[in-house]
Formats: sequence, C-alpha cells, structure tokens
Amino acid sequence: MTKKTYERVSSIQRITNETQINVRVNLDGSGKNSTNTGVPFFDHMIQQLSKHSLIDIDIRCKGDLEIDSHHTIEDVGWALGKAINVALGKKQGIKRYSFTYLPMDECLTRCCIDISGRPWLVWNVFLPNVTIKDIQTEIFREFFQSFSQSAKITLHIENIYGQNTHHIIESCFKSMAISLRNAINLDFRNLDSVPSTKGTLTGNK
Ligand SMILES: [Mn+2]
Repeated sequence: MTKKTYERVSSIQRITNETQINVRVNLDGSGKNSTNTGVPFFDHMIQQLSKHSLIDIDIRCKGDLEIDSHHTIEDVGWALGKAINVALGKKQGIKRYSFTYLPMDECLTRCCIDISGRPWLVWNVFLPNVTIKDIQTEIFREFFQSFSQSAKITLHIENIYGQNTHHIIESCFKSMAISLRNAINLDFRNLDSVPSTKGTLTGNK
C-alpha cells in the first residue's frame, strides 16, 4: 500500500446520570470545530485543540452544570480521548511519538506524547489561580487524565515557567494539539506497518 485508503473518523456517545455527550472526530480534518459544553472557557480550549491538531471535533454535551463544571470537563475528556482512540484503529502507519515546546507570552509548556496503547499521565503543572470564572482550575488535570486514559496514550505535560493561569492552561491544550497532530500523522515511508517491534499498539496485548 502506498496510499491511505481508509478514513480515520469516529463517533462516540457516552451517557451517564451526570453527563450526556456526543463526540465526532476526523483525524484527517482541517481543524473545524463545533463544541458546546455550556462552559465557554472550556469550549475555547477545545477549539484550540482542534485548530492546532487539525482534528475536526464536534462535541455536544449536556452536563450537570447546576452542581459545577467538574463532571462535564472530565467526561468530555474521556469521550474525546475514546473517539480519537477508535478513529486511530490499529495505528498503522502513524508516527507515534512527538513533543512540542509551546510558548505563550510569559509562559512555556512542553508536551510529549507516545501513542502507545498504554494510558499514562505525567502532569507537572502548577496553576496559580484556583478559579477561572466559576471553573475550579484543578479540573484541568482531570481532563488530561481522563483523556490520556481513554485515548490510551502516554502523555507528559510540564509547564516550565509561567504566571498567568489562562496562558498556562491554554499552552497545555495547544502543546498537546501540536504533539497530537505530529504523532497521528502518517509516515509515508511506513504506511504498511504499526510502529512497534511488538507489532501492536492497541493496548489489548
Ligand atoms: Mn485564550
């Protein structure tokens, strides 16, 4: 095979008593985004993720925002990670590894990714402000945690320096976006094989 002949798309639904979520992704998109979670700052972050990863992302979420935004943000992380995992299929031909240093004004964040099939998050990020609007900023660790678990990726995010909490959070999303873009990109020298000496990256073996 010298050309990709399959689509990398998926559609996921996740319904619990806390959240009802529908996610559609196209890994080979152009960064088109339509996200409505009822949490504008979080929608802004997903928009950044889509724009810079070039993954088309469509998210509809009805969450229990009358409690707070915790379940909504955590569960969208899970559903989006799952959608990406499904769309990646057997991970044939992907580049697999990537890293990005992402500056944003005064702050610098590094994200390293291995699309390994083994879920893991390292989160070395301190967020100086406890809240942004009415969002507890500690929830963003939970977003990346649930995303890494359901996407089955090894994800290391470190804020090297920075002061502004909005910048720090946004740099985490953008650095992951660019790392994802590169890691899910197809390696045209290696389209026929899964980039693992083990022969599988599904995480099932
Ligand atoms: Mn912003």
